[in-house]
Amino acid sequence: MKKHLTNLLTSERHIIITGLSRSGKSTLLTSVMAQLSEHANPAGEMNRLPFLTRIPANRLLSARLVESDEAPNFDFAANLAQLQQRQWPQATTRISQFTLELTLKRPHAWQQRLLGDEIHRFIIYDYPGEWLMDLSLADLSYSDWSAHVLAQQTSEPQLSHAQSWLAMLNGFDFDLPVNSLYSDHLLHSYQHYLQSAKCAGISRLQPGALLLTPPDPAHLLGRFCPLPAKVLAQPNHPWLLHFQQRYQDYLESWVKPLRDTYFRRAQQQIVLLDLFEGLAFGRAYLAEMQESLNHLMSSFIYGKRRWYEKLHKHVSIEQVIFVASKCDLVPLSQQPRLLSLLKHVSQGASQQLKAQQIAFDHLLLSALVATKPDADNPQALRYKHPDGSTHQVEFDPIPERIHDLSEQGVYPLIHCLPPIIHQASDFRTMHLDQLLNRIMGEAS
Ligand SMILES: Nc1nc2c(ncn2[C@@H]2O[C@H](COP(=O)(O)OP(=O)(O)OP(=O)(O)O)[C@@H](O)[C@H]2O)c(=O)[nH]1
Ligand SMILES: [Mg+2]
Repeated sequence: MKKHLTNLLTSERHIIITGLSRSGKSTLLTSVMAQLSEHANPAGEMNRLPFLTRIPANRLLSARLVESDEAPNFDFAANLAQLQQRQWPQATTRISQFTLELTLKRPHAWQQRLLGDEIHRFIIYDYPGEWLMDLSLADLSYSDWSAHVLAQQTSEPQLSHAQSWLAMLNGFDFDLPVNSLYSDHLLHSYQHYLQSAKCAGISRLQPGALLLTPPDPAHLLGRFCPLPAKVLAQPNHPWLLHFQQRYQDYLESWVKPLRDTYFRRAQQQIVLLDLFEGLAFGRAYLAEMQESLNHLMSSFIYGKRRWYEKLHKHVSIEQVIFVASKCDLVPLSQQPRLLSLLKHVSQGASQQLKAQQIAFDHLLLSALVATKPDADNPQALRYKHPDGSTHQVEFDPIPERIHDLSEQGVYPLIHCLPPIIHQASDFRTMHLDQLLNRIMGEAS
């Protein structure tokens, strides 16, 4: 009876972190777990989340990751061990479930006696960021996708990376029979383009599956590339039929099940954006990021549900938080400008949300602070380079809007070592308490 009552009184919610590869998902989840377990530790030396008003330390009894049957558990211990060796988490290669259970004492003794502990469960998935890009394929035909992708490659920032792939595609003899030898030839050239564009900070790269390596399940299935207009114009062309079939198989056996099983169950969404590649590579890259974000949002279902609709209506996202990750990579003096840039990059997406009356918010976050301010210069930072040397970097004002940035971008892409971490209490974050407050804000 008590168990049933506990289940009934447990609040459970799904949160989707929408973050492209390297946006900081795994570091964020590791940090959340480390910080909250420390927050719950009465013997903890220092409370690193002093503004976490929604989860008061004196009421938090425990924070733990619970097992689930749906996906392997998020490997917190492995990520923490990696950071303890001063290495960032490995790029994620499979889906895992992060089910965080927070147990709180009730605010009043009579409530505690009557209802027992207050339990909140948050279900979040960690996954390879490349998977995300392919969700929007589910709403496009192969021909529409193909035409769209090739049109993008006629302008920057894609064009300069696509030259040799486009030369190969235009010179390809489509009278050749469709077989794996010729098909792989096309795919390798396209894959090469995707890899080079990814290294240069371009976000919208499809199929993201081609950026992964075997045995990734998406990589084994998502083996298609765009075809030129002259082939698309012939509905029975063998090459068109071949890639159309692969595309359809990929959608049916991978993209749609993935979307429905994991991505469309959330009521809250954290859109995690790394603005630093765009700042380093220039205006066209940030504009491209803005466009990818608009497309990404179309893969999710938004809608505010009244309390009585929650029982029968399909789950939809009711709250979105746009988060610029790694904000320790700019000096504190520049953070208000970084926040303005985040608002500008997410402007199209937030307008879509406003039209649907969905609550949204913007936040800067560093899940693990890896830089130090420069005591003599508020516009500068210090950090440890992976080669062990200490670097100092000075910043010009961060542009508040995309078109204020120069064509080339002038901001350094900082590669730094994570800080020295012996135990969970060594994590230092920026604004993580604000993120958690916002997530908890809607708690029922
Ligand atoms: N300075 C700083 N760097 C960070 C922070 N979080 C992540 N990074 C950097 O960003 C990289 C990517 O972070 P991950 O957490 O692995 O990103 P991800 O979204 O899980 O990436 P995939 O697994 O490829 O999808 C790390 O290797 C770090 O270099 C942060 O809070 N501060
Ligand atoms: Mg990851």
